Amino acid sequence: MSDKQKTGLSRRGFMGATATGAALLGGAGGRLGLMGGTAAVATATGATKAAAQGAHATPAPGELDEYYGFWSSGQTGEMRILGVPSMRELMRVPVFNRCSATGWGQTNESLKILTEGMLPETKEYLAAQGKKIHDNGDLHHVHMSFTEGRYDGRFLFMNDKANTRIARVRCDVMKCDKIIDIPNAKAIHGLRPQKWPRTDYVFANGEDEVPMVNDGQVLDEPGKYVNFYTAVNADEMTVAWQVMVSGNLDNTDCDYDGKYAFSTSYNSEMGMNLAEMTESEVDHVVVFNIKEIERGVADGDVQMLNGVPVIDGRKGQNKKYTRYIPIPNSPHGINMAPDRVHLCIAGKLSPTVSVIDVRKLDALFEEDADPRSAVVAEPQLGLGPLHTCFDGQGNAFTTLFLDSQVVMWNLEKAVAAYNGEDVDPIITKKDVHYQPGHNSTCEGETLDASAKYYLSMNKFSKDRFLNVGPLKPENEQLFVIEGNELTLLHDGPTFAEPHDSILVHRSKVNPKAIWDRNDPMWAEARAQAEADGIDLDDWQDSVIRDGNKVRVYMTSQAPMFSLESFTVQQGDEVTVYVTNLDDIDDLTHGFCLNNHGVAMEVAPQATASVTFTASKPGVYWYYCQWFCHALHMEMRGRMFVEPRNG
Ligand code: K7E
Ligand code: CUA
Repeated sequence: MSDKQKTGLSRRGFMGATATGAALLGGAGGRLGLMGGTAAVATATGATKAAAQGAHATPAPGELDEYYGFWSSGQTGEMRILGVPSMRELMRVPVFNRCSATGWGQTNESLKILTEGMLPETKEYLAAQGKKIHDNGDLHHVHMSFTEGRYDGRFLFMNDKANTRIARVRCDVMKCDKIIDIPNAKAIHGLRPQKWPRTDYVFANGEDEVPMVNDGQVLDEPGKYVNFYTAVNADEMTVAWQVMVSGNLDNTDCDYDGKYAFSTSYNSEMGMNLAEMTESEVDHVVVFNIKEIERGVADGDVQMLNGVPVIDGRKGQNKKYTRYIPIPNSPHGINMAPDRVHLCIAGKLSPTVSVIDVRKLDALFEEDADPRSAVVAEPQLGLGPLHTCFDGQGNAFTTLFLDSQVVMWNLEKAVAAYNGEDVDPIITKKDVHYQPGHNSTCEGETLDASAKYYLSMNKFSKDRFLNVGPLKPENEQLFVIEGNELTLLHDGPTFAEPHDSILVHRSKVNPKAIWDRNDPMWAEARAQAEADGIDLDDWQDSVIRDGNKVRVYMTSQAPMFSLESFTVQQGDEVTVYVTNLDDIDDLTHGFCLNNHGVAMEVAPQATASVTFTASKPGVYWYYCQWFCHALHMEMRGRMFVEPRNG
């Protein structure tokens, strides 16, 4: 029985007592005070909790966090950066969404990134809607590039389930630099970078199965549907190859040897409705033999579909490429342990986690061994296991969605129990609030996994916060791990959706403070300026007319734009280029044109540009919308639009 239960206090009543007690302990106290009402202090008494917080004190104001947290945001479509353990939200990085503050989705630089990797069919579809880009995205999984099993601080990769895309964020500036459509597949969901020897590939799988050639000739004939596993060339951000598989695919991971990648499938039945999808007691994990697939691609054992070499890895086809390992009903999360041996597959509808020993996979391919022979443990952990993370010391943490708990368990003991030994692999269970999906430990998916913090990303907050109407926030809880004890450190709401995250030690991430003037992000603007005889790096104010196109070049230096006004004709297509000549940390300017829906961020030493049609004659003020100076309000100018026949 936990200490909290012994007190016999209600959660909320108990929290009051804890907050008061801990308030005596300096730094942590203020924070706890803010957390008042966060029950889940749960199993610790005030004293234990304060001690845990003392050992891992939340950074005081002005102090820096030890870890970067990179967060996906689900249906919001952006990436977020948090400091851990403070859980301060540090930045939002627009990726698949539109952003009013930065102009992502509007500036020419972002439109290039959002459109250059599009398939022709996407462009056609969008054009038919009168649009250039998608307005939404569903970003589930964000993962960093690896070198020899460790985060290397180069890139972050992420998926868009809504519009079947993969994006890359540059860690040197924390901006998205590539987005590509994935052909053939539908609804890219699972995504992981190759761990070993480095991230040459990003593996991703489509969740929804469709006809192989999806052109309307085959419709309601599920027997003809297939699914695709995709390997993206991470350096080029192009599709390297795909494997056609049976069943749908959910989540993916890969080993620490560069030999195998894996995907869970919750719908091996190829069911088209809920009853059909959950009918079978056994689904599967697909194992992809990377070297054999590469050989097959090189030897031309492929069909070309939309320009991509596709290997046939369906069940019962050439067994060189894939193996299907039966797993109890509807497996979901799949996570490779940092012991380099154990692969954990969460059962979702089964209360089990299936553990595969990846050293046994060679026999499946070389000796046609029984696929189940690779399963070395299958502990019953609780209801609704979804995702697993690791402490680097042989223990695993699995979220239990239905039980609203995390279960900490030991891998070796699970294997021993599977072999008939009388041991219980479960170390402890802890309530979380409520319904956890993903979870994270510090670099837990890498060889540097450590048992310091445990993050639970919960899908529901229910009654934990002031009611804000029918749409409630979700909830994140950060725990300190000490031995077998999890102690709550942070409990706070978050906007949709705390989907997945990674925690990366700050020593591995080193972004620039200001842009390099030669950054490729605005290479096109620089080339256009050169063609127009303009030096972007000078304090310039130039208006170039080119037919009905007008290019306006200006610089900014607090608190002024180099152009106090410019004049165009009604109907002109106007492109405004703003170069921020300030080279001081944190001195971002902006360009916002009144009543034109035009706004963009221009960070120190950056160039940004935006194109619009000056369709309304009159006087329009533009202003800097990023607060930059005591005279920020005065940082403005006028656009004169002359009537076409005036
Ligand atoms: Cu579990 Cu999209 Cu990561 Cu949801 S998947 S939880
Ligand atoms: Cu420049 Cu505000």
